[in-house]
Amino acid sequence: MSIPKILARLALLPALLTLQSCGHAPTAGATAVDTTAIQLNQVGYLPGGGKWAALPEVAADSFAVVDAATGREVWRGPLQPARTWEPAQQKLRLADFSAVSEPGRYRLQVAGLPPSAPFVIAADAYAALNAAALKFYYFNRASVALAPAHAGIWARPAGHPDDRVLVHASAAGPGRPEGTVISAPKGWYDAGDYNKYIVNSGITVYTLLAAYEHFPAYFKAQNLNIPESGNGLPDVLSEALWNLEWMLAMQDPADGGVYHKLTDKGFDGIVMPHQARHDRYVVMKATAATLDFAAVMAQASRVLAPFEAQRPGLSARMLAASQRAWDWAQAHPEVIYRQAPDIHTGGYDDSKLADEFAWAAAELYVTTRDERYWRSFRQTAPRIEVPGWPDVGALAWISLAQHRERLTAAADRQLIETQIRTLADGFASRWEASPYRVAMQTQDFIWGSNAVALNQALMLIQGYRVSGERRMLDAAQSALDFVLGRHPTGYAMVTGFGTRSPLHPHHRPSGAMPQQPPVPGMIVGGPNPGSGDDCPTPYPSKLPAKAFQDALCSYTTNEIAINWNAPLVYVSAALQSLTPDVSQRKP
Ligand code: 9MR
Ligand code: 9MR
Repeated sequence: MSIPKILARLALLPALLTLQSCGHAPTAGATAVDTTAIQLNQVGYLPGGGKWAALPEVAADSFAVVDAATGREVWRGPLQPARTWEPAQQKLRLADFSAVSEPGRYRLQVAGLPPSAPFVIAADAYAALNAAALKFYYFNRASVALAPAHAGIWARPAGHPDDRVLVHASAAGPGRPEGTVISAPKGWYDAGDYNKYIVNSGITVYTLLAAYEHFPAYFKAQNLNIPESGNGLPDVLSEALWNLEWMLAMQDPADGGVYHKLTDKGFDGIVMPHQARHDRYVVMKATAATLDFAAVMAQASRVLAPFEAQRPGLSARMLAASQRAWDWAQAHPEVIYRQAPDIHTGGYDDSKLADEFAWAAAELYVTTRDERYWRSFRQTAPRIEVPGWPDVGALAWISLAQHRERLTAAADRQLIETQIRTLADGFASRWEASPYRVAMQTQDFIWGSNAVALNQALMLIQGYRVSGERRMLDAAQSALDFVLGRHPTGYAMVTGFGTRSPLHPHHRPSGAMPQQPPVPGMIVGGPNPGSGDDCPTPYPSKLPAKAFQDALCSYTTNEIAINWNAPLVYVSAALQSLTPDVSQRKP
């Protein structure tokens, strides 16, 4: 066995040792290194990027960056005074080592504390993370077997063909009465569960396509080793198409309305996809799902337009599907999704639809340049706020900003830039004032808080792209640091990355294959003080920023989801692409 292979096996040891306790051990995943004392980005930093660590109140007044192999001190700097960070009710001192730019592998040392986890400074610090975060979508594909050549030890049989899906009573219409059989294969499983939801697919696919639209060179150079690699489309687009093709089948051909989800009646146990064989239903056409569909199809139509040779007719088909969905929503502006009494899977129900209208209008405007859509957008556009599955208004502003030089005269470029800048500026100010150097505040710790941090970063990056203000990029970097280990729980929140990462995510395939580590590249939901799950194990803390446990049972803090991985893909690619070369960093 080669040395790298032995090392790779050894790296899995902690995972193997904690297997028996799967789902019942709040401390599962703890390793020899105590990463809770000095918190930093356990994956690494870019040479020209900002670099911060946080630590508890200690007597020392300085810290050292040391070479991880030799222990040689390479840099020393002052510790900032201790201040309390509210969401964790913790007194923290900050260490700023942004000045260290020499690639290498290091640790931080502070007198009186154990050394930090090791980390790298490298020009490609986030390349593997970004590829794994995208490859997660391949691992979560429905309707196809994952071959060992692509999936390695996570290979598995096909699950959920979804070629015989029943029309649920809530979705019945004249052309498709209850019980009609339709086919809607492919798509990604939403999360740890095996259902497929249009609303959540909307923001997810949008974010991946936006990453490609904003950083095409980065993604064109990437090879994910998926079955489509080398087919003439960038892999990120091939992966997005797996879900877009399913979404197209969710539109009722009779009227253009879109089913809210394709689902079992209830959640499965912890079994592999091919073992989950309940009847599948499409349920209720609803306005939010239809508008999210309209938005994403309009966006996908323009992103795929240059690939006519590879996928003839697809771009035009998507635009037509988008316009039909838009028309349906105009005719049915207030069909709010309500869960039928016999359906118990995820709700994704949202009753405020102004942002969905604005988003669909903006995407259709950008793609068609038809000013009718700009006027619609202006009528409904709500105040810009951090994106999330129920709050998609910001996605409209992002697309408008991205394409602002090519819009028609009706578009108000000044307004578009100001909206983006104002939101990003607010987050950057919170970041500056934060004793922890994160924009996250107590109220941001909700279900999926790790993705809130990343979506704040995504908006900070839009601000940086519009304004060039360096502090916005630094604040975005800090959000990535946060989910990669400068986190009050001491975890790097992405499976397979960092020194201490979740080993027991609420992800059915990972839970059903306990003999091996979880599928890599998945970001877990994160601290959620409102968590009401049924874990037998108590949460180590109820504090907003610490209410988390790495246990299979903890679906409110330790599930994974397609909409949470998408901003991880975006932000890691953006920082990798935008962070200036080290020579441009002011000392
Ligand atoms: O496993 C389900 C998870 O994928 C969902 O995100 C979550 C929220 O809707 O629900 C989980 O299922 C739980 C159910 O809601 C309540 N009973 C326990 C289930 C988990 O074991
Ligand atoms: O991310 C969703 C969160 O905002 C909701 O509060 C929560 C409860 O409705 O549901 C989350 O989404 C879950 C979905 O309902 C089912 N698949 C798993 C999703 C992530 O936990």
